[in-house]
Formats: sequence, structure tokens, C-alpha cells
Amino acid sequence: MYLMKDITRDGNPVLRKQAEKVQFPLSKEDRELADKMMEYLEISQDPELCEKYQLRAGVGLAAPQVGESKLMAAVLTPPEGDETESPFKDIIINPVIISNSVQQAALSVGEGCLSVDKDIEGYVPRSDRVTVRYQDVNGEEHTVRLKHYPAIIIQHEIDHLHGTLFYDHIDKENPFSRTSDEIFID
Ligand code: 4LI
Ligand code: NI
Repeated sequence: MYLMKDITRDGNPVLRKQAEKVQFPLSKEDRELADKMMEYLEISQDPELCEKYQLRAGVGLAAPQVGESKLMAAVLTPPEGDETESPFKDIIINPVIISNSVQQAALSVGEGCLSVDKDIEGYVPRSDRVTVRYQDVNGEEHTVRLKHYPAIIIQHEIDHLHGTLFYDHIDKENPFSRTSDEIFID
């Protein structure tokens, strides 16, 4: 299983690289990578196991964050949230955002990242809704439309696959400016 020592930190060049396309059928290594990334999220979201293994809880983990420059990420959104926002759990492979809402949204408390040790404050403006096409571990194609928190998470994870970190999107002069008509997610 992955521990915090296995998570690549900001400054490691792998986090700034464009990740490589994943081929199907998945190699044994890629299948293991997928399983271990989802396992990390599951364990990290269990309060007892999280404490036991000294993990930081996460809802998304991208392959470059465990040192693998591959177009693969795990997403596991917690079941809470309003009923209109469906929970999402999958390994997303070769994902592409095929449409974005005009409506912008940001987490009202800002974003955190397992690869960024210090808190970087500020709004991270993103699309409130996205449609994403991806392949699962079996190579099956999926097209999903996510909104609010799950949409924010999947955009954060897909950013990792293209070498972007959340703070790249924060307005450095005015981190908490609410100029546009974006919505804020608690
Ligand atoms: C325990 C058990 C407060 C501060 C609130 C914790 C189970 C921040 C939020 C969790 C913040 C779970 C999260 C992300 C933020 C903050 C990610 C707690 C895990 C909240 C996930 C990728 C950004 C995702 C909401 C600087 C590691 N996650 N909180 N942002 N949770 N978690 N992000 N923001 N302020 N990051 O970080 O997984 S998108 Cl589920
Ligand atoms: Ni991250």
C-alpha cells in the first residue's frame, strides 16, 4: 500500500510533466497502480486506518503523485453532499474533458493537495460542471457529467496529468477576489 513517503511532493519534476497515454489491455503494473491508488483513497478516508498509517485524507490521487507519469487517476468522492450531486468512484484512464459549463465554481475554503505540504489560500476558479470521457481499467469508455464538488475534484486530478497544480489557478495579487459570478461550494 502507499504511504505518505510514496507521494511525490511539489518540486519533483514528475508533477510538472505531461503524462503518457495508457495502453490496453492494462499491463500487470498498470492494474496494480490503479488498485493501489484507489486503496490509498479508501484507507485515507477511514478515520482509524488514516490515523494508523499517518495518511492525509484525499478524494483524488493522480498517477504522477506516486511517481508514474501516466494518464491515470483515482477519484473517490465521499457519499455526503446534496442528492443532486452523485458520488463518483472510478479509476479514470486517458481522461478528456469534452465540455465545460460557462458557470464557474470554487471551493469556499480553497483546495488542498497531497503533493503540496503547505496550505495555499485562495479561490481556485473552475468549471461548475464538466463532461469527461475516460476509459476504466477494463478499457471500457465512459462519458460522465459531474457537477459541484465531484466536478472540482476531477478537474484537479486531470490537471495533475497535464503538469498543473491547483495554486497555478489562484490569482496571486488577489487570492480571494470574487469578481466573476462564480458559485462557492462548502
Ligand atoms: C477526512 C476523511 C477545509 C480545508 C475544507 C477528510 C475523509 C480545505 C476543504 C476528508 C478544503 C475525507 C479536501 C480537497 C479540500 C483545504 C483532495 C477532507 C479529504 C477534505 C478531501 C482534490 C481539492 C482534493 C474542503 C486549503 C487532498 N480535498 N479538501 N480540497 N477530506 N478534502 N481537494 N479543501 N484548504 N485533496 O484544503 O483530495 S480537489 Cl473525504
Ligand atoms: Ni492534488
